[in-house]
Amino acid sequence: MGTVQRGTGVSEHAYDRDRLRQFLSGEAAGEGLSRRGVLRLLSAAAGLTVAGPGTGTAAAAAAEKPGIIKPLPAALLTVRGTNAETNWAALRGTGYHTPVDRFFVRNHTATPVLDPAHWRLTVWGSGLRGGSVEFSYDDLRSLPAVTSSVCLECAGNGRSYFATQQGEHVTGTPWTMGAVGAARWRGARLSDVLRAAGMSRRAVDVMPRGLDPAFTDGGTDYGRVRRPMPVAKALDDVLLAYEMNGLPLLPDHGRPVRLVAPSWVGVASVKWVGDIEVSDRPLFSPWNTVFYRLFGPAFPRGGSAPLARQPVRSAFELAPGAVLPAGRGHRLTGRSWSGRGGIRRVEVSTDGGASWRDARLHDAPRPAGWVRWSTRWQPQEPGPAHLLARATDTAGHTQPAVSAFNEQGFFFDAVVRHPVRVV
Ligand SMILES: Nc1nc2c(c(=O)[nH]1)N[C@H]1C(S)=C(S)[C@@H](COP(=O)(O)O)O[C@H]1N2
Ligand SMILES: [Mo]
Repeated sequence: MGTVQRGTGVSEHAYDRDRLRQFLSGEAAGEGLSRRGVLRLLSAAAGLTVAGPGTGTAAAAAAEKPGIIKPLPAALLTVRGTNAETNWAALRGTGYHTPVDRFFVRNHTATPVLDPAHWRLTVWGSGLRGGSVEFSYDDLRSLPAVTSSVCLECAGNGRSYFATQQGEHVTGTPWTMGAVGAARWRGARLSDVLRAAGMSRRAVDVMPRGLDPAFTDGGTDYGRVRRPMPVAKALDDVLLAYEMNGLPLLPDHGRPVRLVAPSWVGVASVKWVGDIEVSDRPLFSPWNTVFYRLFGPAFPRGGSAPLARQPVRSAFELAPGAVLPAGRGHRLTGRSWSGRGGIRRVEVSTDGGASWRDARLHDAPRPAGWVRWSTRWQPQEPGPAHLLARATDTAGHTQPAVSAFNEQGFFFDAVVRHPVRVV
């Protein structure tokens, strides 16, 4: 499917495509996971009946009591298993950055409570010139600080629309479009930390790992959340963030320190980071082999390349089924974003997709950021209606009418049909 592959950074993509081949042929290492283990997991993931992450009994038990610490008022957030998604209606009028009280939480298990004074980051592995190096919270804060506005989004955002719009069964957390947020992140550059740790020229991969409990699902223990990235990405724009919107990170968002990997699938932004392996050989984890790849008839056997850059998406700042009086002018607002460039155009349809007009954009296109937009609508006829928004990014990617089916329901990038009722 073209929408997933095209426009993706060539070096990152070729890199990732090579990784699975190398791993399966024994050339690459998978910390905590045997080659046979990955093959078994891959065949399970490619099967039709396997439960995806978030669908097991652990998730069902957690549904009653997610391991999230911040309050979860129903007006702002909708709880889904161990996770909570932002209600889009709660973003209207909030400004560019998502307030932390309504920022989505995606937890594989539960939020750990970590004391910054006792926290240490260990950087280790064959890609260092010397032995492992430890950083305290103060060490990190004494490095040059960078502030950056970046959208963070789950690769599975919009997953429920595979079922509701396309009639397709997929596994995983049934998000609507609220597993995304923009924040002002402040922290040290990962590149500065890697350099201070003595990264060698031979290093190829970097794998941060969280301090939250190991993730188990369907009877399989996948270990702690960890996901490798190529050195090229790690040295480019990745932050080790300790502040979000001007305040220390909340526990749910990674306190004391998390990664922020701009434009990439949210899982690359490892929270509660405790160690980073730097390797002179390619690295693997379940999060770039079994999960976060596309499995299905449209993809190679064994799955697509690991997902890296996010696709183009849009949402209205409106509740599903919102009621709008006829014969009156309404200001429709929303946001659009892409991992492959800024947003340069947003078209809106208020007649179910028959006709389109350009929305007014309120932000300049910026990589890894979103744009707010608005348009006016004066509905005449009472009755049900669908509102559609279709964005195009600066790299030329436009949201399609249909997303490519994949079993774990990643990358739903099709135009969403937002139901409203005109009265
Ligand atoms: N350690 C750890 N890091 C993690 C996760 C996790 O469960 N554990 N979830 C990942 C996923 S899938 C996403 S989408 C983002 C969500 O970040 P947020 O909860 O701050 O919104 O964190 C990522 N980092
Ligand atoms: Mo995610």
